Amino acid sequence: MDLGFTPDQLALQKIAQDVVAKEITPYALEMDHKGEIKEGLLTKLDEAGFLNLPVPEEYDGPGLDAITIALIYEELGKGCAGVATTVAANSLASYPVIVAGTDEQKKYFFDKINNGTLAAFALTEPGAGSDAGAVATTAVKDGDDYILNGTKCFITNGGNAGIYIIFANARKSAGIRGLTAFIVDRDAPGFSVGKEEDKMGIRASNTSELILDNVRVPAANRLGREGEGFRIAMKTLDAARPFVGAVSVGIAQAALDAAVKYAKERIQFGKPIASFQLVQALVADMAMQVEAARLLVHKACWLKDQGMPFSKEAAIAKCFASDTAMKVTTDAVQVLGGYGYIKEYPTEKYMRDAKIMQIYEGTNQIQRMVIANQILY
Ligand code: COS
Repeated sequence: MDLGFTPDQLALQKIAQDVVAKEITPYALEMDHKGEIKEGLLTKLDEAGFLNLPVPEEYDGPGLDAITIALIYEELGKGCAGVATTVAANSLASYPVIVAGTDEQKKYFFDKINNGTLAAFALTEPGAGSDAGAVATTAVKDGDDYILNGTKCFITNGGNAGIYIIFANARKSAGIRGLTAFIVDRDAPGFSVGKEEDKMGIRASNTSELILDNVRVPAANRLGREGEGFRIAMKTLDAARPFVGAVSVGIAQAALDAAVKYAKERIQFGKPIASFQLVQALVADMAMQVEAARLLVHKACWLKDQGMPFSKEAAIAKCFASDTAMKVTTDAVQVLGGYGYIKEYPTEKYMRDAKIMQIYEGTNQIQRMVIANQILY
């Protein structure tokens, strides 16, 4: 594994740093407070080329490797994890199409993503979270169409996407072997957006319920075969988990930077608190964990880019990096003391944002199951 980056990777990292410094960081606390993304920011992110990162070159996308995408997500995560989540949801929704789409489906879906449309990946339901195979949304064949009925919940970009990947069960008695993925347009009759969630963190991102009431979807919009949905979902989550790790690394690095800055400025007992060894130990531990998390994220991405198996490493990267983000942001709040706990400083936001990284795209308990299963069986 080459630990250096190519000039192209460094150039894109720099673009991301500039966009984050100008367009995201100054507005992060305001977006968090209001619970919405700043007006016009998505257009700017689209212009910067961040909405279609995984779209292959043959479909007019940048066709970026996973390491480059991770570098960009880390920068976005430093600026605002809610914005990073909004952008990363487009990657999550793109992978089912990359994994199982026909040429025609890829053209249709990626054309929208390339033109700035937000996408959403809709697997989760009230009764199907970790148990992804328990999806109750039904897809019943009717001539050349399927009729979809059900409710999805906790869907990132649910309220502001233009196109959706919906998982439904086409053969109820077959359990996970009935799970089937469909491309669904927002304007499909019977499709509607339900309530928007009011969240602890990543508040700039939209998380909504989706309601499917006799939504007629052409069979031509089915991804892969009937019953192939579980495999498509698992392959998608494998591909996307290192990026949750990358955003987590960004949050953790931002928290570490804030703690270091504060520790150098804050005077107690007549000197900066950075001169006290207990604070130094906190900073050293935070730095070690961030560095290790980053390397694990890059290793999972590197394996993917080499076309090698990476499912276990994707779970390790997601789990370790998000646990790191939670630990490091908590320690950053500790370094800032009372100031770390109030909204005037960014550390309490980092801590709230970090929590969801341990939960979404597979809880860290599920990641540990995936890791253990691959080691033991
Ligand atoms: N890639 C390809 N196929 C996979 C796979 C992967 N990473 N993981 C599992 N599969 C396949 C298996 O090969 C198996 O296929 P066969 O039955 O043909 O052999 C099938 O899927 C079932 O696998 P398994 O028995 O391991 O599934 P489980 O029901 O035990 O569940 C977990 C596996 C728990 C790992 C899965 O349900 C999961 O990842 N849950 C979390 C879902 C999630 O992340 N939700 C968050 C919301 S979506 S953002």
